[in-house]
Amino acid sequence: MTRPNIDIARVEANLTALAEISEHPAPAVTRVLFSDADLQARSWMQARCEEAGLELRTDEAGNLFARWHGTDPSLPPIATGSHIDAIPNAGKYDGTVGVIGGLEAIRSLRKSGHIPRRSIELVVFTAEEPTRFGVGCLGSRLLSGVMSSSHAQTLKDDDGLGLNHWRSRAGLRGDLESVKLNPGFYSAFIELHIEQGPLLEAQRIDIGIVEKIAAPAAFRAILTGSGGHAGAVLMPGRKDALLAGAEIALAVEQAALTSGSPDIVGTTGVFEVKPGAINSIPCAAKLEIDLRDTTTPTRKLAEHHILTKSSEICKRRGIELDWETINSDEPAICDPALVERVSAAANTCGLSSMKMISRAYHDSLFMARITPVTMIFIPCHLGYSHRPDEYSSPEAIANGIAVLAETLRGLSE
Ligand code: HGY
Ligand code: MN
Ligand code: MN
Repeated sequence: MTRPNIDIARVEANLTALAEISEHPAPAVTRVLFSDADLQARSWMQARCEEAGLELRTDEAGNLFARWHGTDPSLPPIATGSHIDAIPNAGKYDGTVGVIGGLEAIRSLRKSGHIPRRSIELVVFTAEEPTRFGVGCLGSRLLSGVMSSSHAQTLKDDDGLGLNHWRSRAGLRGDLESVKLNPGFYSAFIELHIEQGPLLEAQRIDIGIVEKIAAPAAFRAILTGSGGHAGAVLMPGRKDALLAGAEIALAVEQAALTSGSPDIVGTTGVFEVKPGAINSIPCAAKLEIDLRDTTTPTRKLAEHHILTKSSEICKRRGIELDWETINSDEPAICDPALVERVSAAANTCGLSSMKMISRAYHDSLFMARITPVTMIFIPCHLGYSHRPDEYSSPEAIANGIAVLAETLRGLSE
């Protein structure tokens, strides 16, 4: 068994330093697209890549690329990477393990004297999280062409501010059309990430190798009632937007529970109510609904049930319903040859591994449209993620980086 030498102390120090760049106090981490914290984190990450001697470029969506040039520039590079943005009240490992770990894998290979034929490129994707505009993986959707630059420019945040407003804060004013990469631009993409589920820890497996990434869909429902005085409007005449929304949220849960698919999950993660006064009947509500499955037919059937039920609820309650599909994506099948390479790398490193599904979505879901992909998962405590007590041990992180480094070494020879 030989395994790359990983400077886990430097990795831990970097994870901690990055986690301190946040819109909320520790242990929470919040870094929303192009916020001050996100901009500061991007600069911090660029400095780490420069320290490592990589050549940097940023595209017009804010995706950051840090390249270690190989000896044969005619060969499509290998890429690795993930994201450093974070939803409100998140943890310090989601995405950052794949970025800081990817950088460390490259540094470990350079220190070992490896000379890559193919270039190796670290990618830090813009806005993997949906917080700003409601849609996730904005950077990789644009890179892969799944989202057109014209559609991206219609996106608005809660304050009605668009992508170009936020891009300009990052000094990005160029043409978004230039972001798209052609299929084959990379020879492979491998993403290191915490599992965001309990299986690896529970089964005491060191490494997860992802064969399939679940398909996400997201919907926005704007409900408009009539509001009114909480004391003066009697019950029969009410058009209460909150109660309609509450029934819809329960319908989301019911559609998932009765779908017959063991992999389907439905969540109403955003539920905002106006005017938000104790003595005023809610006149408006906004729901954002996250629905996922590993196959799209069962997910689409559940979506149909939710929309049908929502229309019936709103009609019965005299509520106006404005329903929008934010995104509705296909699952990604990972490349079997890459999966086997990671499996062999785990063996070389003397680590146990198992093949699995990713229930969370990742930039790999969209990179799979333009290049072969797989993901390397490491255990995280009790599967906790998207919460401040998200945790992955230094040993688990070092294991993941070692397998990534060994895989990148083999692919770049
Ligand atoms: O929501 C997800 O699956 C990812 O963590 N953004
Ligand atoms: Mn996440
Ligand atoms: Mn993530």
